[in-house]
Amino acid sequence: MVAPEIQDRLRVVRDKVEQGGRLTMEDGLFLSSPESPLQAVGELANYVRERINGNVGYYNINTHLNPTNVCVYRCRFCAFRSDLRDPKGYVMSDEQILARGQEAVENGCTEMHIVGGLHHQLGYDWYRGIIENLHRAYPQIHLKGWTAVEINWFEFLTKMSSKDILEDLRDAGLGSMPGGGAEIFHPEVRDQICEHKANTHKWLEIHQSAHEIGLKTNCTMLYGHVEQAYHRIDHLLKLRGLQDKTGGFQTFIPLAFHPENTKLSHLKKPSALMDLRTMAVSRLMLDNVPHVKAYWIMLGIGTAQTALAYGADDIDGTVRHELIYHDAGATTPEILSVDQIKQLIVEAGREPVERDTVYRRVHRNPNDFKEWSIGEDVPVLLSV
Ligand code: V47
Repeated sequence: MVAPEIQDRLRVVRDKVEQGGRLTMEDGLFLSSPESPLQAVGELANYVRERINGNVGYYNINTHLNPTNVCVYRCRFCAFRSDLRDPKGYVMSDEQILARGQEAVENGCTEMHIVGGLHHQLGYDWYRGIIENLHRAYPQIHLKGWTAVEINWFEFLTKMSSKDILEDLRDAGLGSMPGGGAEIFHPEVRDQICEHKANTHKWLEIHQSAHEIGLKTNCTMLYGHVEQAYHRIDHLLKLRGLQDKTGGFQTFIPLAFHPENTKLSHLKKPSALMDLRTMAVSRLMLDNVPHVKAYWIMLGIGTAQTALAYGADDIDGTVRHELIYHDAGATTPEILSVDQIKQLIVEAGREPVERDTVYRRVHRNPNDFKEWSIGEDVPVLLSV
């Protein structure tokens, strides 16, 4: 039984959302608290999700490439990184990287998601060359690569500005940037989990630079570790603030912490209920970001399907060669077939639509799956 004062507060928030009003820090804290029934928060997020994206569940056909795991940073939540001399440390050769491009084409991928460690013995040219070589050989594949943390490392290596680096990478073939490295912006948390890497100001500045030169980017939030609700809402408000300025974020991806093999392995993994609440609250706070993604690799298939009714409109892709979550104990499969991903969207009551990285419809040749063409932009209704 929901107490009358909670029902009253929920009604106020609901009216605000229905009228296209903005939620505040206090609203976000209220929706995050176990006092506000998850079902009601989910319904409200679903209302917004359907207003913006209708009944569609987006997916793409993609692959990951992590060219090295050797990293100068020691983020406490990361199970993927390695020291140079560690037996698990690796650096892929140019041939191995190009072979991944060939494999992607043979499997009908439209996107390659490229991120990796910051290897202290490799220069900027190595990282740039990966983009240039793949783009030259496989220009049809969209390269979504290098997080703001890597761009910040390239600033250190080259002494160039982030804007100049991004222009250079764009000219080499970079299509957009993934949303990683955001973690939690608030210094009370950031200083505990990754104090050494790109700070909040830098992360936001680099995404702003990308937006200013016409590159779309994604944004993320790593939750379920040492942070509190206040830190999560603060994070979402910072993203919303930049989006008001630039409009360059396409998709927000809440990332549930996986503790295995990390320096935070004593913590418990967030529950499915927390996953769903975080999804819903994010959809409600980020009223200016077109898409919210339920990354099935990280959430597990059941929660990702349920999230399509809690604010998410996208489920990421078929994915192959994912390492970051699997190193941290993810038990999801390493790949889903196109039929499987479509089926799980249908089971969730949504209409599966294949998109490319920048949200245009993809049309497949029914006689040859590997052949595809790009169609129109998907419809998004952000204002009421
Ligand atoms: O920045 C690392 C997170 C991120 C762990 O843009 C962890 O489309 C949980 O950003 N448990 C990288 N999370 C992944 C990422 C991403 C994923 C899918 C799609 C997109 C996109 C971006 O993964 C890191 C960090 O926040 N991470 N280790 C861990 N143990």
